[in-house]
Amino acid sequence: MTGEGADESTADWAATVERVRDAVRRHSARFEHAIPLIASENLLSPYAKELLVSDFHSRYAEGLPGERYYEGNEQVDEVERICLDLAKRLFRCSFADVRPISGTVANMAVLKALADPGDLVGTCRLADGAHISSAAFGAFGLRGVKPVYYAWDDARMTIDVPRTREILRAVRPKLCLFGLSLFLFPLPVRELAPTLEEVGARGWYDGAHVLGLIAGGEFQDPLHEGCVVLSASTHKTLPGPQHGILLGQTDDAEVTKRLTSGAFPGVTSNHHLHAMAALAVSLAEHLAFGRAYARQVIANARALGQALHERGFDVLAPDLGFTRSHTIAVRVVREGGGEAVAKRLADAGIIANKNLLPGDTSPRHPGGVRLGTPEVTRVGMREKEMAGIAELMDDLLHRGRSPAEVARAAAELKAPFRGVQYCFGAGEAAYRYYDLVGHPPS
Ligand code: DSN
Repeated sequence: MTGEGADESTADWAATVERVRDAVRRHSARFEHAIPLIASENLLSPYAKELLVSDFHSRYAEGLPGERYYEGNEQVDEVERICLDLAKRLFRCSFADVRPISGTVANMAVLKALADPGDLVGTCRLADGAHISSAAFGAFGLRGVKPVYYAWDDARMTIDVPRTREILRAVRPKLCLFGLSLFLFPLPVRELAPTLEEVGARGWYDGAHVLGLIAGGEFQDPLHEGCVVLSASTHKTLPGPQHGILLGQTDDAEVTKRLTSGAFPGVTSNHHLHAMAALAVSLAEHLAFGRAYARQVIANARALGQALHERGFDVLAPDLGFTRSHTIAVRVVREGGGEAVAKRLADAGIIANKNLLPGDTSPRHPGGVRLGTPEVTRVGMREKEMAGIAELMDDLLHRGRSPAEVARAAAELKAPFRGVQYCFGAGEAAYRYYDLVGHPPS
């Protein structure tokens, strides 16, 4: 049936719509059969996913609950208040703002609130695992702040405290960012907090990668170790919707006021109300299931590191058990380099990403791959399956088994693990394409 406003080319556009739907269906099927190891990805629970197609998607709600610039927001206010309460409870903190629409946008809000153009801001280098927010071509550049780089300890894959103290004392940055995209170990926030106080710098933690581990009590607790603000995306180890969050622990009303206006009107207009509602569900589910999930995510990452190490892979930080988080880093220079290895793995149904590692000399030729366990854990895999994944990688990259053969074995390994776990409605098909209208458009 043709809707109102159809013209003679409607059939062509309908075919285009169907092509898009078909590509997304094929994508879902591909991931259903794959071993997804991207450290920054995860799966939504069915109750959170449902809200993404709710009427909240169609609405605006600028401002704060009870102080909106639009009418019709009573239920939005109700949900946002629940979401804010859950966030403060989960992170044991005094301030939350759930309006940033991504982790990068949350970082921009912090920079808007707590730094001015020309200020010095402490951070790690990209090659040591920092997020692109702290690059000149990212949020730092956009705000016009200048990075001050911490010293790095390659062997321990964390900030070198004594040398960084010297840098901070010499340079006296205004703000110090702690956060990584290659996040293997807790960062020394507690150890550096007295130096930050001494030089008059505020501590800021980008917890996007480890948010679910912090909430689950299995990582550090930066808001109680010396950071005034934690910014994050909400869809990595916290298995929520693609969204952002600001959390704070401070008595300084000026800081929370500045963060609030940094979020809106600083870096958002509308704040994607459907995602905010889904976040409320994900936070409640993390309060119910997050501890067990966080524990297993880390146990799986350590097991994967150990199994790869035993098969001759150069997994970083072997003396420290490879990781205390959801991520391991593998130097794959012997296997052909990060780019070639990530592509070969993808051909074999193992989805990961190339990654710069400390010591890499060219950003164009990353020496490693980053492997993460949030999603495989979310579908119920445990240590035994991590050994199975390592075996597949060994077959592919050391024993010359073809990508097609390994892809078949990967699909077999995955077959019992297609339901989403650690949530209400557990067991629901994790990769289901929600076909709301069924037939091809006509
Ligand atoms: N790009 C994400 C990651 O993969 O770490 C962070 O935003």
